[in-house]
Parts: sequence; structure tokens; C-alpha cells
Amino acid sequence: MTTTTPDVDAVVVGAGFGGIYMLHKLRNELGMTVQGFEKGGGVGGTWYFNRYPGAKSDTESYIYRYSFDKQLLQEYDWHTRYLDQPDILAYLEHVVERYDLARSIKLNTEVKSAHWNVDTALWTIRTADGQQLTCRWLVNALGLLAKSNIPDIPGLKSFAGALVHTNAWPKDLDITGKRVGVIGTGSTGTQFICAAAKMVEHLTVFQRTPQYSVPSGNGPVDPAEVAETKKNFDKIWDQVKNSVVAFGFEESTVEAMSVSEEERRRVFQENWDKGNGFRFMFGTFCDIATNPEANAAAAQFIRDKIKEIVKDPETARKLTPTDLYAKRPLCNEDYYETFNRPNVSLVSLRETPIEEIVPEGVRTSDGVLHELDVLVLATGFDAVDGNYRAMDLRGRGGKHINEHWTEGPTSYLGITKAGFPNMFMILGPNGPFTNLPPSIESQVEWIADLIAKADREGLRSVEPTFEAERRWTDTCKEIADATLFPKAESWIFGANIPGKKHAVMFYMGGISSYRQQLADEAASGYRGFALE
Ligand code: N01
Repeated sequence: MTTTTPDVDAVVVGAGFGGIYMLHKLRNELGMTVQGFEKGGGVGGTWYFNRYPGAKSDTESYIYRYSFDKQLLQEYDWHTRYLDQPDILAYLEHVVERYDLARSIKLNTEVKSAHWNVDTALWTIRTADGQQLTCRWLVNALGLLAKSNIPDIPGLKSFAGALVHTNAWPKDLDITGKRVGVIGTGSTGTQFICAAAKMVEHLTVFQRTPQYSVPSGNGPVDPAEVAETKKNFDKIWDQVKNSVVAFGFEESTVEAMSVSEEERRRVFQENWDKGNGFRFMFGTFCDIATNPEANAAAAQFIRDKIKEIVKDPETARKLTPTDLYAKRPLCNEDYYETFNRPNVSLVSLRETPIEEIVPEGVRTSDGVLHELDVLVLATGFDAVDGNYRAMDLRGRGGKHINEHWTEGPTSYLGITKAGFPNMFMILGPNGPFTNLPPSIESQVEWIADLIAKADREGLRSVEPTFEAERRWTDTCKEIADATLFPKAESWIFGANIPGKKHAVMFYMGGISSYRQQLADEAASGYRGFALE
């Protein structure tokens, strides 16, 4: 066994919400030498890349931010109920400046490989542009939804106009006055559709599966409300971190079928009027995501709204979902209303699938050529493990992460992986399914505590046991199986990528319980770990 001095104490890969805070913790608070790498041309992660019109957070502004800096919470304002992408990017850039982090982040630098060396107990990191360095600690903050899913559609590359994925939206692409087509109607697609319809000459929406969307209730926020919120931030964060989904409302404890039909509709209507997708799913009744009958009642309420809102009955029919209401819930300002506009048309790919893409546009099975200047792929992500698998990431014995993840991605606590000592993941597989910033903070703080302990005690390596990881995976699966989410085809279980194994990828027990488990693990002296 040899010990070599590493080039830096830690490497942090990714400069989004997770990487930025991790870098601050390790460098500014623990006094370590840290090198950050970011493949984008700026910081911000998701919020750097997803610049498509309409991109915004569907968590309310006041809790779509860090909570650790009380001063910053007082200083940084918001003006709308939800933050648009430029606002969030500006916020993250501000945080980077506030903590003088830019000098530690190499932009435009993709990490291609990370290999563990058992003899030196160091990681060797290589970047796409040929840099190499060693570190003791490796923190991957690669993004949960960061690897684009590009569908395999015949002729895709032959399109003569601008072909863009929403996750790689060019800074200079202006769709004003253009003929635009969009494939995909998830959170991204529906946000894009609402915004683009107001800008383009014509928008053609290619929809494979209809979606349940509820109003977001977006709009300006009164400065007096902002001031009041700032006074109550301690209480607010306490509530958020002790809730289930961390969206700032109290989750309901009432079962949908325990009340009369009239009362159910009243509650649905009340929450429809308040706005927010998570509120509609978790704030109305406690069992919408678990009880098929409750789920059907919520789904029917939304279907009735579609019929009421959409003027053309044929368009309304095509827009109406028939499956479970068990994907990540959507909310938008005016999704269904958008289809009443004369410049928006809907193509149901279930009825007329895309036959091929040609230089002029998209040809569907009914022989129609939809002529386009811009074709937007809002087709989502190879979520959760996509970016890990894309990296040449090798732990003990030179074993690639893919060799460990043949049955689906696993971790211990959504943060660590057996066989990968001194490596951490922010929002790794089987992490919490919540509003993300408070979960990210919980993970970053826990990682920093463990690293600090290892340094204090002169530990050479920390690594979870395979047994702890197996138990955590079983727990996540057990909780997920008690919900309806695995029964819906979505990215949450990897169902959106052809050939990807359906596997549990989230801890669905809520942020409060998740934080408790992190605290218990630390309090037990890290009983799920081998500390050497
Ligand atoms: O991706 P998705 P997303 N042919 O996978 C369709 C987060 N997010 O980017 O349903 C035709 O949900 C696919 O159709 P189907 C949030 O967590 C957050 O929209 O599979 N269509 C679907 O309609 C969200 O859940 C915000 O039949 C194809 C769409 O593309 C997550 O990101 C904003 C196709 C993909 O939907 C992912 O959302 C935006 C094909 N070959 C995103 N392949 C916030 O507000 C796919 N589709 C914070």
C-alpha cells in the first residue's frame, strides 16, 4: 500500500445546484483544495442548458433556492410565483460570484473517466481535452435529468431546418414568426408549447401520450408577500424539510374516498384554482398516488376540465389521457387553452405516427407533410444514471459502473456506491423524489460531514457495504411498489428509453424521512460503511 499526495483534495464534477454548493462546502468551509469541472460554457447545469422558451421551475420561487445562507435569503428577491430559466441561471451565477467559486471551476471541460487506484487510495480523473489529475474525494453532481434522449426516428438527421433538443437550446435560436414543430409533451414540452404558441407563426404539436396538466397559478408576486415570506423563512424551511415532497404546502392526510363526491370535487377545484402540480397530486388527498380509485377521481376531474376548456371536441379527445395519473405531475399557465389558438395544431402520434423526417418537415402515416422551419425534440432524458453510464467510471478492481448496474442503478442513500470508495453522487439513483434544492442541500451537507470526519480521523477510505446498498434498494422498491408510479410508463422508472431496464430509481418516502435516515446513518457511526 502506498500513499501518494493527490493533486487536489477533491474533484467536483458538474456546476449545477449540487456541484456549486459542494464546491463551496469543501473549499470555503472545510478548507480543501478542490477542482470543479463543468462541461457547459457556464455554470448552472440544467439551467444553463435548458434555455428553451417557457423553461421555468415548477416549484414556487421562494423555495427554489438554497436555504443554507440566511443572508442571501433576505437579499435575493423574486417577482413571480415561479422562476423563469434566466432568473434561476442569474441566481446560480450570483451564488458562484458571492462565494468566489468561478476560479475553481473549469468550464467547457467534460470529465471522460474516473478510475479508483486501490494502492494509492486516490481517484485519477481525465477530461475530454486531455487533462489528468488525482484526488482523494470524487463528488459527481452530474444531474438527474441531464443526458438528452434523442429518439431514433427515420430521417431525423435529414431535416433541413433547425433541429434542437430542449436540453441543448442554442443561445441564438429565435423561433419568432417561424413554423415550429415539437415532439414530446412532458414537463418540458408542455412548458415550451405554452410559450412558443405565443411567438411562432404556427406550432405543430406531435403528441405520443396525452398528459394530465393542472394550472400553475403563475403570475406576479406582491412585494409585501415577498417581505412577509422573508420574515418567515426559518419556519418555511422547517416545514419544507419536514414534509414529503418539499413543495411548500402541507400534504393532505385525508383519503379521497373518505369524503363525498361533492366534497372531493370541491377540494379538487380549490386546488385547481390555487395551482401547482404537486399540490394537486399531494395536497388534495393523501392517496391520489397510491389508491387506484382516488387516482381515477383526480384523473376524471382533469379530463372534465379538458372537455370544458378545449373548444374543438376532436382536439379535446386527442388531448385527453386515459391512463393513470402517476407520472411526475405537470402544471402550466394555460396548457389546454393553448390548443384553442388558431396557430396551434395537434397531431396524435398514436393515430398517425411519424413515418419519417424529411428535409422539409415531418411526414406522418396519413401522408401529411408538416412543413417546418424548426423541429424541437422535447423528448426528455436518459434520467438518473444516464450520465454515470456515459462516463468511464471504474471503482475497485477496475470494474465499470455498468457492470454493477446490470439490473438497474443502485446506491446507498442515493449518495454512495459499494465498490466505489471515496466517491459520492449528488442526486444519484434512489435519492429522494422531491423539490430538488432542499434534497440537494441535505445530501451535500451529509457528504461534507462524512468527508470532514474522515479527514479528522485520518481515514484512508469510506465505502458503503454491498449489504447496506442492497437493503436501501429493497427499501426504495418496497416504497415505490406501494405507489402507482411504477405502473405508469415514464422516466421515473426508466420506461422512456428503449431497451432501458425498468428499475426503481427514487426513494419515495419523502424528504423528512430521507433526512432522518441520513441523520441516523451518521449518528450510528456510519454503520452501513466500511471506514478504513
Ligand atoms: O421529459 P419526459 P421532459 N416519439 O420524459 C415524448 C424535469 N423537468 O423533459 O409520454 C414521440 O417527461 C414522450 O412521450 P411518451 C421534470 O422532472 C422539470 O418533459 O413517452 N414522442 C413525452 O411526451 C420532468 O418530469 C421542469 O409517450 C416521444 C416526452 O417526449 C423531467 O424533467 C421542467 C418519443 C418526454 O417527456 C422530464 O421532463 C422541465 C418518441 N420517440 C422538465 N420519445 C420544471 O418545471 C419521447 N417522446 C422544474
